Amino acid sequence: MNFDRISVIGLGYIGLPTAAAFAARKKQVIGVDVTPSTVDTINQGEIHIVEPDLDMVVNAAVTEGFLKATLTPEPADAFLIAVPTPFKGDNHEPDLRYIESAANSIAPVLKPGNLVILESTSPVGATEAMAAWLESARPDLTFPQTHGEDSDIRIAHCPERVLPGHVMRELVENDRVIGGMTSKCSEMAVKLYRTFVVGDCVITNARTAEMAKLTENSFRDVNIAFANELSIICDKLDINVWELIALANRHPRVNILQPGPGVGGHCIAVDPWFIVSQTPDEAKLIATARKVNDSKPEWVIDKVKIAVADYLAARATKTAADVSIACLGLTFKPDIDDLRESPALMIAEKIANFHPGKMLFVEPNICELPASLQEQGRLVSLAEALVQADVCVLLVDHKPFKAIVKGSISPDTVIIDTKGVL
Ligand code: SAJ
Repeated sequence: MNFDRISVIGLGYIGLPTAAAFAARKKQVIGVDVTPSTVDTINQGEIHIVEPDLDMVVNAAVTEGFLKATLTPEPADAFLIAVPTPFKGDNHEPDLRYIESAANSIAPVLKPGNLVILESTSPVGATEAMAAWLESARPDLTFPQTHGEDSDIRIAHCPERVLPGHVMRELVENDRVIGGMTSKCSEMAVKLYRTFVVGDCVITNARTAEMAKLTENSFRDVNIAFANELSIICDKLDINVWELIALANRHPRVNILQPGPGVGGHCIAVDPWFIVSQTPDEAKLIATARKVNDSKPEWVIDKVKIAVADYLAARATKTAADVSIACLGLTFKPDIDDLRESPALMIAEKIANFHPGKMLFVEPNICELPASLQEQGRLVSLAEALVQADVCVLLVDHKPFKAIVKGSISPDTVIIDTKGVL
């Protein structure tokens, strides 16, 4: 089977780069998205998300006729589903409704010999659920869950594992976990990814592939929770946690991650809950790590309240309204413009809500404050914040913050450095 026409369902942070990577290898790619403005933007050779080098590749692919976007699926040789898997309800249960609707949207155009791959980060069993939805929509076709190696349609789970900000390189270089529902499904999926992947394509079954992705992000979450807990312990014991971790990491079998204001983004703070919601009695450590990381922003906010109180205690004539607070960094991690699920943004919003004095926000990667902060203060340069602020809360380790020269900050300025930069 040759994959001459490939369809990618969901043109977001994963789907669009993946579609572009196939198109750059001169495959005919049909990208499908439910949002008309996304489809229009891509068909004009432009992109609706920020990811280094993606604009160039999409523009070339559209201009040369290898990539087009549509609202409705068309027949293809392979279909990759890269739609969101958010939570539903209060118990962080994964919501598979977008996968279900993607499956129902491609079902009418499926034909024998097609390969369907689920790329969305999914709870264990989601690929089997997708296969069942496809089967009930197309009873005229056979599927691996009932016909094994002889099925008309092949199905696999191949989770995306790329790091935002490095997607175009990691898509090509990272090893790929290929979880076919049968061996033939896996073989076909490997052949498809070999179009652009130079990393290893490692074969397993669909359930293990689903769990592998959740495990990778849970490993990181648990390790960051350990670092965050250490930072709180060290604060109490008057020990520099950054020095401590650097020392411990000199041990050949120790590799502790870095503490911070909390864990943000759409993956590491989300995926561990998929394990917890399926196995709540067993996943005790993973659940605790989530709680430790989710409670870190409140700990930072308490530190700010204490700092303001101490500052005022030493200045009898001043009130809280006279104190200027600067928040350095608003994004969920360094050197990107992504504010979604950002602990830094959440901390800045909460400080602005209780603090009666001036608020200054420094975020070198955005041009305009988000709506939640627009009435609360000003977006200012780093230099202005360092001169004006009485209390500086460093929330993200952006490159320009790492370059702050010691001595350029007045000794009277109170510093709360959640990333160990200053
Ligand atoms: N963070 C820390 N301390 C650290 C490292 C990170 O507090 O030592 C924080 C960051 O500031 C950020 C959050 O964790 O708020 C997550 O950042 P990240 O860079 O670790 O990860 P993501 O969410 O951008 O991307 C992750 C990656 N997974 C792993 O590294 C195991 C990526 O490879 C996945 O493809 C992505 O999740 C995803 O889509 O699941």
